[in-house]
Amino acid sequence: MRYRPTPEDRFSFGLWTVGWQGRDPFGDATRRALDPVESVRRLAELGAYGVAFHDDDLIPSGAPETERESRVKRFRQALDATGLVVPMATTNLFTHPVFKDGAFTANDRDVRRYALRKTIRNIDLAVELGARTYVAWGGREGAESGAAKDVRSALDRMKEAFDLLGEYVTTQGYELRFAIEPKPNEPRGDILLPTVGHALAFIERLERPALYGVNPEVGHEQMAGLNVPHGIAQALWADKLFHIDLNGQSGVKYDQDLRFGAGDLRSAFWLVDLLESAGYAGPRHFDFKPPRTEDLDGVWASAAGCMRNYLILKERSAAFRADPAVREALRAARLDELARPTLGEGESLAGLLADRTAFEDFDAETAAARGMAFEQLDQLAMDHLLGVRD
Ligand code: XLS
Ligand code: MN
Ligand code: MN
Repeated sequence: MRYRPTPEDRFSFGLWTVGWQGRDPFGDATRRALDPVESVRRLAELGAYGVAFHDDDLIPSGAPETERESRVKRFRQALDATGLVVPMATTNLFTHPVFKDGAFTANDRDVRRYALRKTIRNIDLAVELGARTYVAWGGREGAESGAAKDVRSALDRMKEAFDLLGEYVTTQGYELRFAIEPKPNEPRGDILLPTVGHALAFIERLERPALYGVNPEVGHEQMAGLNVPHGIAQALWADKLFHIDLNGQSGVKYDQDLRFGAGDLRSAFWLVDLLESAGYAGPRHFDFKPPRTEDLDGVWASAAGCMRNYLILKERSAAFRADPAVREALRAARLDELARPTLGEGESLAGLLADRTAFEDFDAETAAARGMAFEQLDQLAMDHLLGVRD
């Protein structure tokens, strides 16, 4: 069947996505809680290969040790029975009121120490369940007012936390890398490390930069009005795209977490085109929320839609790249020129400075008059995306 996902597609879902009960700031839950075992079974049936979790998705915060063990055992049995893997795990450092002022950057030092211990405890479980990526979303690391957070001190504390976590996985000999997930706001008024660019710059200040990458989320970049494929391309360029949260968002507003493909469809098309042409090998992880209008049938339809839309866009992108008219249009738009280094082979800065054709004799007026032919190229993309050019 066309667009039928298989484990080779590497689609994964967070337990908290399909398991979201629809509670929002204005309304109560509209759906019953889902047993993680049920989610694992249904996701496997739908063709996913992986499932991710926050510690609290699996084990309620404060549960006694025996309950923790039995819940983990049931989860592991479900994984074994279905063949689903755990590519990624993360820590809930935002739901409990103790984290109301953040976790790694909370003003209260005891909260920071607790947050680190909670994270380290779940890192052990993540590794036990086979995860290779550990996501860190600093949902409450931020502020609503200016003097409440000394951002430079907070970044010192953030660095301290990540360096300690890096030391922990290194000394334990774990094969686990961290993926920092940026978000500009919500639930805090402003969140630290708000975009992919901020996170990439922060990583270079850490003691073991190679251990850290990013986990960009489509909607989070769009909440900041940014071009998602551009941010992802920069993460790929820096070799830092360790993981990705795919979903949909319609412009600059609250975090909509729509299913992948909903919201900005053209951005989704270019994102799939980028991931596929760059050979991104990590999980295609969906971090979405089936709207609270849906019952459980709607939840599974929404999850299936995420994967279906990815596969449709992957097919559309492949057709776009294979079309001879597109290849011609790419040449006309001079993408091959962009791929050429600005200096000639063996040329140095001195060569550029000595080259009169580069400046003194350069005819800027004629060069300025050249059309870039981008519109024909973009219309071809549109035709492929809309499926009217087969
Ligand atoms: C929330 C984030 C969260 C992370 C994991 O906006 O997307 O779900 O992905 O904690
Ligand atoms: Mn989101
Ligand atoms: Mn996310």
